[in-house]
Amino acid sequence: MAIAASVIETLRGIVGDQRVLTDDVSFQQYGVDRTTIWQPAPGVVVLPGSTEEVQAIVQLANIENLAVVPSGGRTGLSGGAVATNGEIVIAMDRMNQVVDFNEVDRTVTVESGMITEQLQVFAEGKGLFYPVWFASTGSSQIGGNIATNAGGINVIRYGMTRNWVMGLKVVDGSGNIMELNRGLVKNNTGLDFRHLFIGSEGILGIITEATMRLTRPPQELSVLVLGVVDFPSIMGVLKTFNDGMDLTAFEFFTHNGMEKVVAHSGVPVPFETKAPFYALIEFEQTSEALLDKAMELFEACVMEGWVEDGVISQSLSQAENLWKLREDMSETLSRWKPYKNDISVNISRMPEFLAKVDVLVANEYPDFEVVWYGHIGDGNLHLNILKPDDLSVETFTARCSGVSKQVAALVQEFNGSVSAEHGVGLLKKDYLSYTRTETELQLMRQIKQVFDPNGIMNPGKLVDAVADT
Ligand code: 2HG
Ligand code: ZN
Repeated sequence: MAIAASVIETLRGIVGDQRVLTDDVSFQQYGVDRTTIWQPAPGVVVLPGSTEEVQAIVQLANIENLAVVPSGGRTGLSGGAVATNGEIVIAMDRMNQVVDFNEVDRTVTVESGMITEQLQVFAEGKGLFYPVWFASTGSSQIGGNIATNAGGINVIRYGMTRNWVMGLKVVDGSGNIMELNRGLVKNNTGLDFRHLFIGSEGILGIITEATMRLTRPPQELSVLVLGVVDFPSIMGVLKTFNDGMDLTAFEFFTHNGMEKVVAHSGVPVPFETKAPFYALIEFEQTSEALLDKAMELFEACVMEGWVEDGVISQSLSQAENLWKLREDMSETLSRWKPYKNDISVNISRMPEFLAKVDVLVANEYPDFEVVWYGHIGDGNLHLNILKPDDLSVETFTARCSGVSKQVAALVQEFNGSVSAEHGVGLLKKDYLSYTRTETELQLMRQIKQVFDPNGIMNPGKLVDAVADT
């Protein structure tokens, strides 16, 4: 659907000629995230330079009844930033500056188009630390992280993005500019709209600035990789280490996944003994005694028969190489256009849940290769089903969607979540009812209507507008 020339002219007037893109290359670039299922077809891409410009675009979209898709670093895995239907894509790339830093409050206010890694580097330059970390922090933007409440590899210690947001500036779907929470630690003045916008996937409005909390940097981090004999044993290892010391990460991956990463990235295998599963454990090595403690826990796991072999990092570069085995997994597997499940249950229910998922996957995908990995310390499993080269994306997706209903039913049985950290977007929308009740979904739609009465904000993602149900 083409956007009228007069609207394009008005947009040029708002952001400047060079910042309104209508060519196909830009549509391909800005109209998709990291999913490969949907064909991008936006009507126009606009790159605003200020909150007021975003406001003017949203006001225009309301007048013209045009849909808006907010676009950050487009590293999402659920189709939340996909534009397939002649929408106005508002790309935040130009709004990437630090607005304010306060060393007493330990907060930094940034424009929402700032790349996450830039925020991490900024914090480091101030002797501080922004702890939300995942493999795509070099491309993702802080606004997108907030809109999807991004998790990552340090959640066990630092929590999700939500924990670090002290304040937001947003333009809601009506075009109102609002400052939410003003960076305050304490502010008991009624409903906290900040938390509604965190994880809202662009359906209420657009985040234009964020005030983020920073913390002290960790001391030297030590990384252990252990070869584990089976699923239940991973949970034994988790409990042993969690009880024994404070961890900054507890991740896991399977041997077939690791082999692919080793072949793709050229990182060395951690040790020669082959194990079906590997646990990656990270902790802050604040003393020599803690290192001894880690060794003691490792030996206890060997004595239990859970662990066959292991290695502990002796240098920063070795720690980085061990991390690569886990972090490079998603990028390595992208060549197979995998179908992704991002599910979670309470940690206490994980062993029983894993056993059931294992049986389901073995029965339903006997002919597909499946790679398991994830943030097992958070109860979060990433199940990637690899597409055989000779199968079309459509056939493959249809097959996997069917099985995903069964996975979702299992998640429901265990009171878990069908999307632990990747959001809902288009990919998980049909599965949302396995985790949220119809009452909750209806309330979500009604809340959307409050902030976005004309239903222009990221339509079709997460939940439909009330009028469309
Ligand atoms: C990770 O944990 C990311 O590596 C991506 O959340 C997971 O691609 C995936 O399935
Ligand atoms: Zn993850």
